[in-house]
Amino acid sequence: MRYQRDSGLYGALIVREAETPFPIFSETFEDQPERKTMAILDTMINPQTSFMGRTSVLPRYCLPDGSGIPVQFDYIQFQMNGQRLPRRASFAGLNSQIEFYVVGGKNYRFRIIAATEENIFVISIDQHKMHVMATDGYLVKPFETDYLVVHVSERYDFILKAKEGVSPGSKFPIRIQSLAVLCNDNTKLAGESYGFLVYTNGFVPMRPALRERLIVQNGRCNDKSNPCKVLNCPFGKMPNDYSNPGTYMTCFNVLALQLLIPTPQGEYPSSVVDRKNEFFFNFHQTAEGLINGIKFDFPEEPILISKKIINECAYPVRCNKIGRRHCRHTVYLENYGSSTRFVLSSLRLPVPITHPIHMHGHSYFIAKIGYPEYDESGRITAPNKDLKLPSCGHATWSDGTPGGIVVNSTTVRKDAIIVPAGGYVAIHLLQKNPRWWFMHCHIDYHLNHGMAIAIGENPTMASTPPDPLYNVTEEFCFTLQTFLLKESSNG
Ligand SMILES: [Cu+2]
Repeated sequence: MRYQRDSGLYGALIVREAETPFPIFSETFEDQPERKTMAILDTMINPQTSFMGRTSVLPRYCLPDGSGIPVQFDYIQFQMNGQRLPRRASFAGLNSQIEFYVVGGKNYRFRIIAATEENIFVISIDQHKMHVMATDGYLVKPFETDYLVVHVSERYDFILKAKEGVSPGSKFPIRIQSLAVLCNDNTKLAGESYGFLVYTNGFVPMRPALRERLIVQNGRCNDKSNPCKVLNCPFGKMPNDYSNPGTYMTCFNVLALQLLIPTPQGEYPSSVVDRKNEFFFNFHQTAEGLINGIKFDFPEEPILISKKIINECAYPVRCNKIGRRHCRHTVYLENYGSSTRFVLSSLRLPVPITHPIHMHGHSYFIAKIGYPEYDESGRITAPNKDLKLPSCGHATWSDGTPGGIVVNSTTVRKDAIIVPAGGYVAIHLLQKNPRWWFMHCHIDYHLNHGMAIAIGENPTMASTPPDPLYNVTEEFCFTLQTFLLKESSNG
């Protein structure tokens, strides 16, 4: 918790598919996670100091739809795979240590891990398309895209098709761009870094024998008749002029992805849910409230082993109790086996924020994504009208359940989803995993301030931890003095 990831407490854990029965993609590819993984970080520069100074400055950077970003870019340092990346660099003379080696004519699986804290990035490779083939652990039918957006905690895999006939030594920028831009000027990125895709004869660089030739693609999206694709775009349409004047980009959200291996009948929730299994969570940061106006206070002991949750406020929290804004915010799912809907929104204007919402214990099904209203240039003018949000409490549908909420066997599953600023996402799940689960915004700054809720999924059905766990708890929960004693006795 807190800002430990900022201090290096993170790592990439990659679980590979079993060799058999590995699903058949139409094309084969090399799968070398140790060589083809991009773990992206945005490290805060002295976070505590930065946050203290944060509120006193006007935001310089926004998303191009005019929405806010949680932390200003001046406080950020980019990293990939543990290497610091230049914040903003020209290609000339740049000797980035991040290089990925490919052989012309072969296909490779690349993995992107957004081990980030606050920011939303846009990935692209000059002169190459990405064929997205997995997200958050689920294989999907390959989707060809020019740009891929990744928000905090999301994982995406793509197939890169190394071109035939490209001479060894050719080197293409892998761009890691901020989606954030200077407020009111979409052409000025808040930050941009690079790695390189390098063509070679084998798995390793051939320096000094290999002469490198840098190939940069300028004006990639300037053809109006053939706009670039942007996958996992948090906007209903791409705002004008992102990164360069006169760019043409088309937004696709994750609903453009379909599972490669369909979910068996009976293992996915239905499109229609009973009203008692529908819950609305509006994410909005104020000094006091973060989800439906409630700031989550972390319990002093795990809810799992608590007899009673002290200072609990259970969904739906009524407005006459809104004085208790700091509490253990909980929601109870009490209908085992039922299809359940969460409507996650970010509706409060004038400055909504795009939140990456993560839930433990489930990979949910993305049933619908709704966007705000935009002006001609793609800036938000009003929140989505499917929902109405009272001055306190949770949102409700404005005019009954809207159309277009669909779950089927190929509906994409994720455990982290972008909630568009001014819009909403309907996620569905089956109540099948009794326990307490945590749902939270994955922006560290938001999480640490209480943008979280504890989900009691039929908790009385959850098996009690076995006695030995209680016994070892005694062993692992000890005072600092005992820790120091243990440490010194262990050498
Ligand atoms: Cu957030």
